[in-house]
Amino acid sequence: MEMKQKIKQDTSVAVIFLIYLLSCIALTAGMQCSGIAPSYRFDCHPEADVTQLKCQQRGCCWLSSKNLDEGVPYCFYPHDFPTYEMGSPEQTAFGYSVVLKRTTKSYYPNDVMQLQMDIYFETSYRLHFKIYDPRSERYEVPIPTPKVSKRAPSTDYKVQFSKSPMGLVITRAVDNTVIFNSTLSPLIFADQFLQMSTSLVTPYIYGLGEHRGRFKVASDWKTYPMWSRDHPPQVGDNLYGVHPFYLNLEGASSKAHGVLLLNSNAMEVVLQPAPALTYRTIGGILDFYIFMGPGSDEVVQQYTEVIGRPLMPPYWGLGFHLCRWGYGSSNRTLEIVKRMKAALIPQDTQWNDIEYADGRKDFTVNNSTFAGLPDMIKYLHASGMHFIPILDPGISSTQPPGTYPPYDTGIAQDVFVKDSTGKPLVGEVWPGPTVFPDFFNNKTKSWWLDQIKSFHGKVPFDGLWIDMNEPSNFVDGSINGCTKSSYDNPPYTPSILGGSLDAMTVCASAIQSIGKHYDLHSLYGYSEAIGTNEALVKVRNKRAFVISRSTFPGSGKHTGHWLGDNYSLWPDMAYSIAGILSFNLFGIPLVGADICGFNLNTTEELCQRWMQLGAFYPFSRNHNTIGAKDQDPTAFSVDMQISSRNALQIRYSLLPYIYTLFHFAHSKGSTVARPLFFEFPGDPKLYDVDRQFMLGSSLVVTPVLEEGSTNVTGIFPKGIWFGVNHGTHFQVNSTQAVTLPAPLNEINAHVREGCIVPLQLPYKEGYTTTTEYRQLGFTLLITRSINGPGSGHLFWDDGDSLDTYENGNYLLLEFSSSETSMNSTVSYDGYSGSHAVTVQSFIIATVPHPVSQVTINGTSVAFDYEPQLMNVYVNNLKVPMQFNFYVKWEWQTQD
Ligand code: MIG
Repeated sequence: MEMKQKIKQDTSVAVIFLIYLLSCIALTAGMQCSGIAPSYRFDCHPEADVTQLKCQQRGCCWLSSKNLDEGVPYCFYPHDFPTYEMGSPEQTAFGYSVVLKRTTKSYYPNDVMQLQMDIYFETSYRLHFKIYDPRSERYEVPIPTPKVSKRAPSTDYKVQFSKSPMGLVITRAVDNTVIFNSTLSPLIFADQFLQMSTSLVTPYIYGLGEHRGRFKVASDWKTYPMWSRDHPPQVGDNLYGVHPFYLNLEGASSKAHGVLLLNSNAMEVVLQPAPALTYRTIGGILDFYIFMGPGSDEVVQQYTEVIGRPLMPPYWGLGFHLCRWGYGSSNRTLEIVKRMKAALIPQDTQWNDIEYADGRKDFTVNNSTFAGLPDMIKYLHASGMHFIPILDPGISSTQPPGTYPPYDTGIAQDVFVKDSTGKPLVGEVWPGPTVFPDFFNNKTKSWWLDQIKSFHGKVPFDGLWIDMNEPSNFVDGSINGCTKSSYDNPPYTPSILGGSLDAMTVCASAIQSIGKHYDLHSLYGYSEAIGTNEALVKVRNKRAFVISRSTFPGSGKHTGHWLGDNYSLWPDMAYSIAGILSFNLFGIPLVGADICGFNLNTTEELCQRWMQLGAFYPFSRNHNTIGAKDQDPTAFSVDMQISSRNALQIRYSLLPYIYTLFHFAHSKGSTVARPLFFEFPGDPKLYDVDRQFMLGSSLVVTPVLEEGSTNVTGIFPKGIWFGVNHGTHFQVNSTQAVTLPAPLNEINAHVREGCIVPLQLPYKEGYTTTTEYRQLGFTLLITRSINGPGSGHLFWDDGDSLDTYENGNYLLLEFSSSETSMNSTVSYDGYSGSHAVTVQSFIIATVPHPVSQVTINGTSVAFDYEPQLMNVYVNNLKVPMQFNFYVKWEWQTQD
């Protein structure tokens, strides 16, 4: 029996070899290769030095022509290019298992000749499949994911096994839409080259980060490399974080699904107009998750269920943050804080960059320029404000022994990343030669905690800003270079910036406690964020506020993110919206760009517009590079200051709403900032919109993104839109472009009809922090619902204690409305007992007729009807929110 099989195998090898030879001949005759439309040509020779000869040596088709669109590969796979053969799928407790075998080698070294594909029907809406080497363990991404061992009883998807062409076809059960189809190109699974393609339902695809670009990912032969990298954002480059996740719209059905390739090796994703995409990664396994939605926000909820739900930020963390590199001293920093306060511009947090440290060494303070740091922090804390310093991972390795405990203790405790010889790898960052903590090592975590704790004793910070954690290195690899091994010189290098794995980072051959840097590189920032978050919690016993530059799937559970070193240029401001929307897809809703731009000098007009837009970023921080001019609002004209104050006052009044969005991000994985098509699915006019965005389901922000404009055109779906600036509204009957006035001192933000938005209003003169704002009563803004019931929520707690949701120390209200009434229902109350939570005012917006009576819980209350605006105002109330209540308004119709 065994013998027979052996013979069979050998003959098939021979047959395939013969086919190979024949196809080479056929190729020259151009037979096998015609009939493959350009958009369906899958690149057989992604290396730059392709020639006809090299192409045909791979057994691929060569068709070069100047008439082809840019990007169409000249060298592509014939339909029958040899790949794995699929065995018979076997049913398992969790789904299926199937063996994939190849008999010929691919053109990359070390093919895994036999693979296993396990398919897990994990839930009705989540399919998981894994292609791996059953005979020898390979690296798998060490982020915690749910372990499921039982097959879901019924599923939204169907799985088909295609033997020829070989692959997996996953469809949506209700309408047979093909969600995933890997039969379009041959699977390659070599030790350091794994390639798989899939079709897309439509070219409307989003995600695949971290990249600079439009929100909708360009699908016309664009390559998206992924390998965490310190570089100012440029279109086409791999950047700080890695997120191999996409959301794909399914077109007319209004449905959406998501796909994660859980792989952290250097990779690239190529999009082509079929539409289809190809993954090429140089290690690990092929570990896919498919999320069936069908709503876009549901896709993100399902995705974060796997990778981890976003952290709940402290309330103060949603206030305005001010930072710059180059204050020069703590005195100057404090001067600016006071200047901001004097100008009554809301600010919750002041930051300091690496200049606070002595010689830019972590856990030290420059005793001359920043001698006043502890006093400054005292001032901030006494004003209800907070302080955040930067921390870089690189630890100075050249201080005299006994003078710099972070290094000495780190060496003693063996916490650093090692080079291939087993010695701590030395690179160079801000303090000069440095070593890099291995945050996957538990010893490192406790050493990091010790450093943070002892530093906190001197500098009582409230959050941490973790920069340079790609990890960034000013010398490629290490001060001694890297090895000649296949880790530092893989057979294939994805099209990453610098063309080499060690470009501006540590050697891929470096050794970490749980594996090779080759595998773990793009998880460096992820691992640092975990250690930093845990240390902050232990030291402060309050919610952690961490902002990390490098991120990976799952980072959102531990940290927020800023979009890195943008420029003070108008296009950079516009691109920030796409960046923020993408990170909301990635489960990191706490995200913002450097307001007014980091590199270069900003201009007053750009900064004014950017302060307005930034007032609506989930994470709102103005930050600037060393040497550039001051760009906090108080550095500009009074007009600019007033408009920044106004925009931030709108933010601060909206914070109960935004905070509630973060609660839903934390508790169920919803997005905070989201594109319009999330809320209005199936409308092609919205698929491309990334010059506007929504916060939650209620608010659309339409910023001015062009110099010299005093109006702005936005796209608005059908409905009534209430402007938060003036209380005016407009109505559109179908999705259309609307041009709105946008004087230099205003930003357009509109609340959709049928919303109940909790606000902290009216303003109190002199209040500039969330600490103060939290003492205000609530105002409920009710935008009249004209198409079915309206809704809203309030999540409220003390804003800073750990795990209030998990421990039940919160209040959650559910609001609903009809055209003439509004109800508040207490969903849960574990908070109000010790805190008064009351509604002070109602704004009932866009009521078309004069109102004759307003009642609360059946009792008439005084009100104003403003006929021009069509708004009803009810003030000076004290409606306790821990009890259900209802509001009714009546109008006389004119007939
Ligand atoms: O190599 O700490 O992205 O925000 O101001 C530059 C100095 C290092 C890069 C960060 C930027 C920060 C800067 N850092």
